[in-house]
Amino acid sequence: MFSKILIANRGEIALRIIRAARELGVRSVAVYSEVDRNSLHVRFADEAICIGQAQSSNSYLNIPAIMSAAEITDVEAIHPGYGFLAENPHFAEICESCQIKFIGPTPENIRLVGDKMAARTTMQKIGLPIVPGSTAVIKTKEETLKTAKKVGYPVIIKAAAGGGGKGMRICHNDITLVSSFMTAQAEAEASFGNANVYLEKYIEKPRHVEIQILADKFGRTLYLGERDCSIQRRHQKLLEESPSPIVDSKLRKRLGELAVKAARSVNYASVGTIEFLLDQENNFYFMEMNTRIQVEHPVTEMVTGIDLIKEQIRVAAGEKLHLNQDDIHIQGASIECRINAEDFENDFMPSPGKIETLNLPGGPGVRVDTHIYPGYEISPYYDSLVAKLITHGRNRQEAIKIMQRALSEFIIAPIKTTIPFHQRLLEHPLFIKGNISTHFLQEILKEREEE
Ligand code: MV4
Repeated sequence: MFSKILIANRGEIALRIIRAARELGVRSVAVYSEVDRNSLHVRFADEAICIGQAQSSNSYLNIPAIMSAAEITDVEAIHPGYGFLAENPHFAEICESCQIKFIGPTPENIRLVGDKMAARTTMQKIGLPIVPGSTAVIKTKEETLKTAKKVGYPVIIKAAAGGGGKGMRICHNDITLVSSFMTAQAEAEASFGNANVYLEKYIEKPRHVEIQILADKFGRTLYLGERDCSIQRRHQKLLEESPSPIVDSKLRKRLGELAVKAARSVNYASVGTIEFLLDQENNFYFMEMNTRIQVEHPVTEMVTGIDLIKEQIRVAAGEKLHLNQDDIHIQGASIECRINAEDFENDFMPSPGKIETLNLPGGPGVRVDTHIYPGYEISPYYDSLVAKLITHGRNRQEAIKIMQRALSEFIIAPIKTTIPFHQRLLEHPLFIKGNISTHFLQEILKEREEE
């Protein structure tokens, strides 16, 4: 095992990783920007080094500053958390060349799945169903029209370097297709420095279901059930749950075994996620692979009893997994609500500022992953996630009841948060039924405007 690791992140995830390291007997080094000086990750790490100014590009994305901090503190590994440098193959390569372990997969793995078109081709080759569409990047208007004719409208154009919904265009006919193709290319070039786009049949009102993978360097690859992340707004997930209300044990096994096959085919050795879209008939299609620990990993931890961050550190240190697929059992149901410093009454506008009053919920079945405390100042420089409220019950209905109770105890003032939004969502009859697609929020938020 490592004796010391550096955490190249901030906020709740930095704290979460420090906790895992402490339990493993691994010392931790925090890095922080000037505005994060009074953060809990700085306080609870064994050592802490300031790496620059508030702006991410000057601190949490500043590779030379992070590598210097790693050299000075003599760490053996770097945990990137999520966001920032977590899926930057160049950063993973620099770590390796400095003989510092990157706690994640290889740079080649990150690079492969970072190209969404390449990932699509690779996954199709090994037998994963993919959405009908182009077999390579599309270069001309003629090719675009031909592919759209072949798969039938509606279609969706995506940036090969995109992901997470950036640079997508939905088209319903030939007339809008050509202009969408051109703007998609231009947008992709401007956002990612890569104009490559491809085309797929557009699946209407899909569910977003993702499989958690855990793999060691000795070829043992496990699936840890699924998460349903269909509750999102503008590609920002707001609530995630495990198991998915629409996945039965038979479908779980199919998706899980395919996800394991996908990970094995690229010799994947870390935690990772395979995303699927499910259509209204429960047909499923490979969408993307994520090579990081995800924000929503706690719901999987609650239903499997496995600490994903500890396992991620162990496999990075070259340890063998002590678990078999037969050891993985899904127990009960878990839900995570993302509590953001945003005003949901005002189009989810960010609401930074100082927390004067704070009451964290507790009691049976409640977990809170957060870095906030009374007097903490939420900075406008970073994402607005202030806490993840996670509940675990014997079944979905109980997890919902516990969540409703926990939300009612959660006080964060005077800043605005998404707590009132979650309270409404958890009372919605369609949510309670589990009858939701990725368009559910758009539909109920519209409903609200019309009230
Ligand atoms: C799709 C899709 C429908 N059909 N692909 C969104 C993020 C990225 N992970 C993939 N995404 C989607 N890909 C096909 N072929 C629907 C989504 C999607 C979505 C699209 C438009 C508006 C909101 C959305 C919310 C979730 C998923």
